Amino acid sequence: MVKLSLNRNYISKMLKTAKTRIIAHVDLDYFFAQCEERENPSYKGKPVVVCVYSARGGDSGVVSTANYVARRFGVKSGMPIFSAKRLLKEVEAVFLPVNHELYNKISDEIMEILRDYSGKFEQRSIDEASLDITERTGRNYGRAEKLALDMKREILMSEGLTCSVGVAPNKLLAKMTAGFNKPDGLKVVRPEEVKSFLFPLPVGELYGVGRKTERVMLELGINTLEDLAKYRIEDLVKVFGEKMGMYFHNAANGVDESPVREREGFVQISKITTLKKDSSDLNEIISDLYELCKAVHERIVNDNIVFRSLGIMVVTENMSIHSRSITLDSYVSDLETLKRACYELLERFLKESPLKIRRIGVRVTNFNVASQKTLKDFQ
Ligand code: TTP
Ligand code: MG
Ligand code: MG
Repeated sequence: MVKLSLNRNYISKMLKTAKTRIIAHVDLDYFFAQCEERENPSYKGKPVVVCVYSARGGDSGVVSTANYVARRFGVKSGMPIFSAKRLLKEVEAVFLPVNHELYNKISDEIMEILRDYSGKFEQRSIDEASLDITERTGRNYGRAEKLALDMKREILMSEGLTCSVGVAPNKLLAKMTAGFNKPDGLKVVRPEEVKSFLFPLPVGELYGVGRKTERVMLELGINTLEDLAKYRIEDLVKVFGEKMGMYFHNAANGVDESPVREREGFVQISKITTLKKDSSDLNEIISDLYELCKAVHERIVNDNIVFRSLGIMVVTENMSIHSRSITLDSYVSDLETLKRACYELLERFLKESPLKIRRIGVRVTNFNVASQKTLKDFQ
């Protein structure tokens, strides 16, 4: 009897560990404004406000984002530009229009860096990504923290930008955690710390609780996430409907099962780049294409794999996305085949498309392990 119950405990503990995931959420700090600071180091230390000017001219429009110097004066995303100017009228501040081309390019480069940290990668917005690092870290939070530091360091070294990272057992918690120590932050919430992290927070801090919902919750006497977690689930459903009621209950208890959704399955290796200028001239694009092939090929060699399918991705000047791919008769792993096939796919695409190309990518899928090397590994 005793043995059985011990056994049961052991099994339930195992099941629990088996389910534990480790998710890292990366969010770049004051992203648009930080990109501008990087391009113009003289802005550093001054309030920098990136603005979406409306067609009406003058100062009409809203603040897209601002650096932390400007935030100390009360400047926030979404406020009218004239309000930000009023808050900053005593100081020398920098007001700039949005430059999406720059932010997209930097975002793409950073996402490419992050993609290498886990096969399970999901870009959540222009400056955010979730990574399932369970396998990569062997479910070890100490290793996860070190990996998060590596990500931060690599982004800083290669792109000159700081970001904040949250590490936690699920996507929702990791996102909340990332926002906790901004800027240049890193916070880890281990499974046993989930409740002590969540419960004292005001309900307004929960992702999905907007101002209106917050007001309703406060009226119900729900002030903290602990109040929300302990509120009768039936009553939550009555007030907020089944979907949201369940979500609030689970979220406040630190439960979120949603997987990191890789956009195209993680069985692919890809690299993408933005051309220096939009072009429909094969000779102009080819060196970029070959560079991408080389980068993809390096990963193939590193990962010791062979592939059967390959393709190109193209973003045209009107931002529409296209892909062209082929599947070969047998597995290959050599750079020449990859280059030749990509060349042909691009040549064909250019003949078909009247639009100039803005971004180009190379992708290989349909893998197998390279047997020769595997054999050698065992010797
Ligand atoms: P956020 O990550 O929300 O904000 P942020 O990166 O500027 O600041 P931080 O993460 O350090 O708090 O948004 C990313 C970018 O999206 C932001 O730099 C500009 C843009 N954005 C807007 O244009 N309007 C908005 O209302 C918000 C919130 C963001
Ligand atoms: Mg951000
Ligand atoms: Mg963000």
